[in-house]
Amino acid sequence: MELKLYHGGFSVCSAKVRVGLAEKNFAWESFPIDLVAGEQFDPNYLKINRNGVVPSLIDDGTVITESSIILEHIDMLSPHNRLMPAGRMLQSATRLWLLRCLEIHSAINTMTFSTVNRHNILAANTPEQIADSIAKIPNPKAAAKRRDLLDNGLASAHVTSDFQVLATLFDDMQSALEKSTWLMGNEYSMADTAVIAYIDRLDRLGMAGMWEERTPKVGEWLNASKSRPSYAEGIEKFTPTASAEKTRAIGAQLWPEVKQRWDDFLANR
Ligand SMILES: N[C@@H](CCC(=O)N[C@@H](CS)C(=O)NCC(=O)O)C(=O)O
Repeated sequence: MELKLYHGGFSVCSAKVRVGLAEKNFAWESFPIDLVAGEQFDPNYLKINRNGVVPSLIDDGTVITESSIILEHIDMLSPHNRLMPAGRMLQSATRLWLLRCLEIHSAINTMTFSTVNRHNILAANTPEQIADSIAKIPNPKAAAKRRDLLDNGLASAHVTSDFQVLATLFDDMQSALEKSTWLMGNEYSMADTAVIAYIDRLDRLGMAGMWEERTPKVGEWLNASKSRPSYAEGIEKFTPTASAEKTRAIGAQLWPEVKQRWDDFLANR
């Protein structure tokens, strides 16, 4: 078995797969894609992933895309450290978490690009450079969303609709974690692997205040996930301290506006 992973250091979907590979203790060959430099739009990479996104796994020459599908794929490669729980009820519930990751990812993308990434992109590029880079995004819906987030920031309609996704996510995590240590019970599972990078991203953006009072189990679960070796291997190792500190500093500046909008959303929910 030969595993090659095309991935981005700061990409949440890539982080989720790296955590899975670490949980399974698999060796893999790294093909880093610099998303800021636009390497995801290289014609050679587009042959691997037509949407110009990471991650993409190559398993013995076959391309597998979509981070949740990749997680299930790598779990099937060997029976050790099984991430899919036993029993059909838990398996269906786990697959529902994998499916939900599509909307969770979209919400995390919204929170990232309406705040810290927007700040960085507007500071480092001319309007023409921004237009050029958006024009390279192959998926027209993703391109329109990026334009809207960069133009409108936290005032974008995406933010309000994705607050709904996040509020439901935190509520569901809270109620699962009031019953057990991990999302699928007292055994760590693929549901936890699938969600960690998204919650970690919000934390790194300085948005832990979204769950600290209302759904504190989310923070306890984040800490428990961080204490697993797979967090250091899959996430920490790929996040340079200087860039993590810069993200936190910009996030802290933007937090009062995020908090105001989040509180208004919750009050009118
Ligand atoms: N649903 C896909 C989403 C993939 C995705 O959008 N990846 C982001 C990074 S997390 C990306 O590559 N973005 C490219 C860009 O920003 O141009 C998955 O889970 O693999």
